[in-house]
Amino acid sequence: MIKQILEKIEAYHIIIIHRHQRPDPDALGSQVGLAELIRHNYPEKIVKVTGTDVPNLSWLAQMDQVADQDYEAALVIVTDTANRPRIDDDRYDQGQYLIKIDHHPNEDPYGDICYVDTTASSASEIITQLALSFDWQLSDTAARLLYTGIVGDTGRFLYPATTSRTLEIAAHLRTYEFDFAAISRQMDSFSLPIAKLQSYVFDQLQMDANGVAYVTLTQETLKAFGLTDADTAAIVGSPGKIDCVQTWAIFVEQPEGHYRVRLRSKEKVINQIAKLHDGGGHPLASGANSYSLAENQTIYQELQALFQEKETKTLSKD
Ligand SMILES: [Mn+2]
Repeated sequence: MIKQILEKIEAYHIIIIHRHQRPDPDALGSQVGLAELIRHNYPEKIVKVTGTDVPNLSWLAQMDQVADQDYEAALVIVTDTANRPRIDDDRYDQGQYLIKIDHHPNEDPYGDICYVDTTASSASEIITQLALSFDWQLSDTAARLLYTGIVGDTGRFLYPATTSRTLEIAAHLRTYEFDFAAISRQMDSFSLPIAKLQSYVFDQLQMDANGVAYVTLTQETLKAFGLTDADTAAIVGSPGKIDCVQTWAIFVEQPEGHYRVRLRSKEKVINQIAKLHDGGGHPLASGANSYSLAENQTIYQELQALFQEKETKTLSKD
């Protein structure tokens, strides 16, 4: 399959790369990192990246202008996106050929080629590995983007998805010229409004005796801090910093009234609960949607129930 991916990249003159909505550093790093790699190794090709620009990640990458007619003869590659509805820019199916490259559970196997490696820490790790197996030259710019993606999805090499291969690939990327310390610092700092939101989350967190915790962020609260739903990504890991918290949910009220639910866990697998509530994701990091306060309570009770059963699925920390 790796060989077919290379054949397709070599066969097409125009390549358009997509990633998921509300991008994180791995979405942008894998998308724009791949674009940089192709531009660097095939300077004659036209490579474009598309999606909505997000201000908080403008230091990492910017999107291109892509016209509808660009798709007519294009190869389209989508990175870091498990499900078709989450792809940013719905013209992804307007090209001649479609390739999915991802590391999330393959619940929506779209694309003419669907390359999914759930053992990879990040899409950026997969892209780097593909580049090495294609014998491509890496560039400083591509290395910076891909390294940033890996740092983002591993929480600076902290999360269980960090493997020895992740570290080998990161070590290889570090041989290129870019300010890796500045990237880590950038990704470990937050704005004053986020600091205040974090303080609110710690203050308002509800927790049971087993360390199952939740907090609700209403539109009113977000407005008071001058923040939006997208900003809550910065505090999603915060409850987990408390030693006695095991599993947690953050209910973020949306302008339309429903709740975006961010689910995280240290050991107990929680993505089956996300799937029950219009969501999905990784075993220990999932997202869902809830359509009432009562459903929020149901989700919290389902998380609590994980600790009342004798045998529940856990993910080992290797
Ligand atoms: Mn990712």
